[in-house]
Amino acid sequence: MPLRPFDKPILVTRPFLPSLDEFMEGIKEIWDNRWLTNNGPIVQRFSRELSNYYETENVCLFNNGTLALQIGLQGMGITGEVITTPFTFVATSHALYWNKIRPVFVDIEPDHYTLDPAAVEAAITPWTSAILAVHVYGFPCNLNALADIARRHKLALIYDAAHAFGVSVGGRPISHFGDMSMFSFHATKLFHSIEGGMLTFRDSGLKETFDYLKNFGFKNEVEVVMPGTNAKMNEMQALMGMLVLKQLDHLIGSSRRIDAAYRECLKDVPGIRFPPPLPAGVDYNFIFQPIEVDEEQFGMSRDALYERLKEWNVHTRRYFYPLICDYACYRSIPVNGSLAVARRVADRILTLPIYDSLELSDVEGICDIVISLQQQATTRGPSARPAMIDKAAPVV
Ligand code: T4K
Repeated sequence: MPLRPFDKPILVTRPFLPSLDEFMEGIKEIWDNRWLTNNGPIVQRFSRELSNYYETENVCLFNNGTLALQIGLQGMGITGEVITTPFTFVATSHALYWNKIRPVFVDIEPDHYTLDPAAVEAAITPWTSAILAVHVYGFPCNLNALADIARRHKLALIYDAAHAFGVSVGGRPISHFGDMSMFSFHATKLFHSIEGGMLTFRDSGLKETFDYLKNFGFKNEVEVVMPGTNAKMNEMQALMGMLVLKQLDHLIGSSRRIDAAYRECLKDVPGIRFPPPLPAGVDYNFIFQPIEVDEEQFGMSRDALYERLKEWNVHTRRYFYPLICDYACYRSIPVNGSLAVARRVADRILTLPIYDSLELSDVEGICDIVISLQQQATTRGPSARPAMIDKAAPVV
């Protein structure tokens, strides 16, 4: 079949939306209540549902994941240096910055891109107070090794689980590992509440502190017990979150099928590498579809493929390139040891479109374009370049 550019842009992700009728029913309740924010009834209900889902009372909701993490670090009293990954969304480091904590960037593992425990251990100094590890793409970190290091060196172990909603390991929700986990409910996430975030934590004593910190430090009308900020989730966000939560199994199921289709269609393409299967016992959420592009074997660099796909109306992303330590605002921070793996991955990584409403036929179409680009790049045949997107059919 001749290849054509997609009529409409295929974006890297699209938020799931519940039916408008269902959402309007909830909106009616908000109108009737005339309660919009400040720990309203729907936020409280959403919080209880998440408590049940995560099998813990230690849940605190926020208006976004970044402030959740920032407040989490503040509430736990983390200071000095924190060992973390440069291969993540920049908000991970920003949360440290706003707490005047120095990020110490160390290398990642080559298969699933999470912190390399040996590199973490080598970077510990007398000023280290915590490890901030990221379950990047929802891939669980090396939980046992990091817990062991944290215990031996008396460090707090904090997970940025922004991508890991719905992931469990050995039947235990991912939130059960470490001292605290942050989840992002941003619209681009598989599970979302338009914007939103959540902390889960081991020490029940932190709940009160987090509640103060997200509400200006108010204890009651006349007492402010700490200089907090405003990071409260509102009723509309909670309503969306509750409706999306009902669909979580469907969302994960759809993405699982898309992942399988990509892996099948692209399995023989030289220079494309998928992360290997996750260890037994991991229930994954299929939130991202990362591939690595080896320029030599594929015949084209990752950046060239990213640009060429745009011409076919396929809008992939280079999550997470550049590394955080290469952004202007972090460049002056000395890096500990080699970041060889992180640099190699950041230069090769490409995240393909994945979301529940992406048709399997579209996945096949994307794969056909990738295959065709690869074949032409390696045979140096005529360039697979569509004449005009949205116009008459270009034929490859
Ligand atoms: N830690 C980690 C590891 C994170 O990945 C994130 C956020 C955080 C912490 C912080 O959590 P939050 O404070 O955000 O809760 C997006 C998201 O904004 C961000 O939440 C996410 N990680 C990051 C990985 O991706 P951008 O700047 O790439 O988003 P944008 O606007 O380019 O959208 C991505 C794609 O989604 C586009 O193709 C358009 C499409 N889209 C987007 C939105 C917002 C839609 O179709 N509809 C929409 O409503 O950052």
